[in-house]
Amino acid sequence: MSGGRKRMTAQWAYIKDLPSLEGKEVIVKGWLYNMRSSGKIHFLQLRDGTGTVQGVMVKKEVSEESFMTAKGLWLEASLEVTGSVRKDERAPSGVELSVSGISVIQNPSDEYPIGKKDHGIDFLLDNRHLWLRSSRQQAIMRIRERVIWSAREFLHNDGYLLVDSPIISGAAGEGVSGLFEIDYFDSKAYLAQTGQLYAEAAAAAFGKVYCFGPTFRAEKSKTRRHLTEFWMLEPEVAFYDHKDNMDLQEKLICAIVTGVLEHCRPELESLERDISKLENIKAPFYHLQYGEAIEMLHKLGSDTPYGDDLGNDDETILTQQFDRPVFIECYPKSVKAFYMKEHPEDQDLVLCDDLLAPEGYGEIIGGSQREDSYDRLLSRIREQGLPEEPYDWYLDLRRYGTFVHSGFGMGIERVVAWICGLQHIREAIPWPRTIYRLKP
Ligand code: NSS
Repeated sequence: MSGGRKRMTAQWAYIKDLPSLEGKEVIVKGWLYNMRSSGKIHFLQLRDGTGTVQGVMVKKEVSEESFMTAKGLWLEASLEVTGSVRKDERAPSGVELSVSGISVIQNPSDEYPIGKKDHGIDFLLDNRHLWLRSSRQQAIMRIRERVIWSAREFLHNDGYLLVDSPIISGAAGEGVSGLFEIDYFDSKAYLAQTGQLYAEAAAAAFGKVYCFGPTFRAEKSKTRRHLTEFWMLEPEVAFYDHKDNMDLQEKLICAIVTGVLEHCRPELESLERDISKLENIKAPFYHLQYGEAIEMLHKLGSDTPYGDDLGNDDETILTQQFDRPVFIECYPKSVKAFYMKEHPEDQDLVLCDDLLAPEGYGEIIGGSQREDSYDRLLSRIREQGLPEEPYDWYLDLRRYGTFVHSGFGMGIERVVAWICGLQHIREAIPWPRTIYRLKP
């Protein structure tokens, strides 16, 4: 220490804050992310969850013991590293740490299982608890958080009230297939497939509401778009019709993309996402009626007959034709849920929409105007062979001040997969649940 300068005790600092601490002596608490050495200098790549920084340890500037300790570290050793923050033009954050001391919390007893070589996806998923530490997964999780934050901010600022819905429920929300049944004392209950029915009741109480939580589907779908547990954000609005509903979806998606572009550029870059494709996501989105979509698909080589739901491949081909999201409106009643309102001009169709994300991603939102007539809703429940008793409270909403209303569900992981440009939805959630995966 040069004469005259007062010795200061180093304070713990987060890596993200280091650029504002240039010249200061700090302690970084974190993990060894990577390491490179020449005989006389160790370059320690440190991470603490807020960022990464290079620690430079010069042999002649530290004790022999510190230098040897650093040499023997395995990756992901937990450490407290003391050093001074120094400007470095080449570093991504503009600073590096001139290391003066190192204290090892734990040096693993062997090599870290996830190395630099390519690992198979099953190995990585088995090691999800460790895989989350990688820079790619960190970028995805940060974007996920921003997607959720932007959506909630948009809804909150627009006067929506968050009204949570239960996970354990006595009735199916989306039809009887795909239900997880659980023993509930002396009876059976189900894990929520959707919070919608409760959101509808809340909309009658508060007008503009949404629920947000985990939802469950026991579908045996092994596609890159399906999880058995996923997070769904579900706005529901009193006195909104089918068109108002789609406008809201468009605004919400634009707010989310804007939020991610504004706050997560480094993350998008680290994922090598083509950002220009996201910058292009602006209103107005495209609209196709179901019949038009089927016609277009036939021209593109699909053989899905009029009357069927669109398959995953159909959605992929369709969205490749558009540079922005596209709404597919008014599907046949026979392929959609019991609560959707019949089309006033064609009783075989319902007032619903699926919003498909571009670049082959497909459905990210499913929404509809709800059936608001007691009699018609009851007959739909009967037609679909659903038990009436569990829905008596839902039917009540049509008995006591029924109202035009609409809403939708946005699958968070589908949106994250699209925005991040992921091959598979399982990377878009911290702990994916699929047919064959319950661990970790
Ligand atoms: O079945 S949905 O199309 N619609 C509903 O559940 C309505 N009850 C929502 C509402 O109107 N409040 O699912 C909505 C979205 C869908 O567009 C996907 O983005 C997502 O939920 N979703 C899924 N994500 C991942 N895995 C699976 N299995 C899945 N199923 C739906």
